[in-house]
Amino acid sequence: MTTTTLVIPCYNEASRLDEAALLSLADDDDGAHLLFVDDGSTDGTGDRLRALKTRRPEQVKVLTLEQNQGKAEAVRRGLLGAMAGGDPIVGYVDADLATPPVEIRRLLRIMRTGPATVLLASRVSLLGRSIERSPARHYLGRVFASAASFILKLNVYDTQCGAKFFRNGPALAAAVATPFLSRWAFDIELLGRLVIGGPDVAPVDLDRIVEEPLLIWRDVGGSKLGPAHMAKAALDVARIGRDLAQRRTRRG
Ligand SMILES: Nc1nc2c(ncn2[C@@H]2O[C@H](COP(=O)(O)OP(=O)(O)O)[C@@H](O)[C@H]2O)c(=O)[nH]1
Ligand SMILES: [Mg+2]
Repeated sequence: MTTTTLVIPCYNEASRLDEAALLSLADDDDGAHLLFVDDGSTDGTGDRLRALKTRRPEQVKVLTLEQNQGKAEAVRRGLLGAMAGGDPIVGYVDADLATPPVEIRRLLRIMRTGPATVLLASRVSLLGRSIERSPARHYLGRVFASAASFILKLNVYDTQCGAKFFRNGPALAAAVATPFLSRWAFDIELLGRLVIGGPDVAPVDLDRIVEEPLLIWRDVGGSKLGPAHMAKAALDVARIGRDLAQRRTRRG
């Protein structure tokens, strides 16, 4: 029985979509359903995704956003769709499969068999692991994660890895009920909303939020996230910090 839907946000991914690798995620006995969100693509991504749906109508869904909204809204809309289907586990992964299928399947097994409510893939470069990331991106990532940890009041190593998994429930429903402030730093917002909770929603227990170090991750060429987006994301962290402080006050 499938119990999982993976949201895969796609913006102009026609040249990077590896259909066979993506469908392999749905192929196991306990394979995931795939919910692709076409985020206003203009390069034929929509046609490619519809062809995938025709090949596997049971396992593949496509949600089309007419205009490009950015990854945050694409993921949020996808999660809302996935949760409406009632699957107990939902998640999101990047369309470029920087986190490869073998690792996504491993993370799903951890989610299905363990107690985590939230499972974050984490790019920790240790001997014996294959984490291929440029030094510039690695060090920028460290600065970013330090700022994120500060505003979240939580020592999280990697907020920006594109593979995250959640148990479907009231805390997640409340966390994705309204749009995120930031197009790119939304992972921090989502985590913040989950650990703070709301006036009527209990926060997720901190010991149920787990980071799993990846064995394999590689930076896939063709990223559309340039230095300007990164600068914007850094400014967004300050806005998110203010928003989370207000949420803490409201929760009391
Ligand atoms: N660049 C970009 N990616 C988007 C957008 N909406 C959804 N995505 C998806 O977000 C994921 C990560 O994008 P990518 O360009 O690989 O960024 P990076 O790996 O974080 O540098 C991919 O699955 C994209 O297709 C958008 O508006 N812009
Ligand atoms: Mg990428």
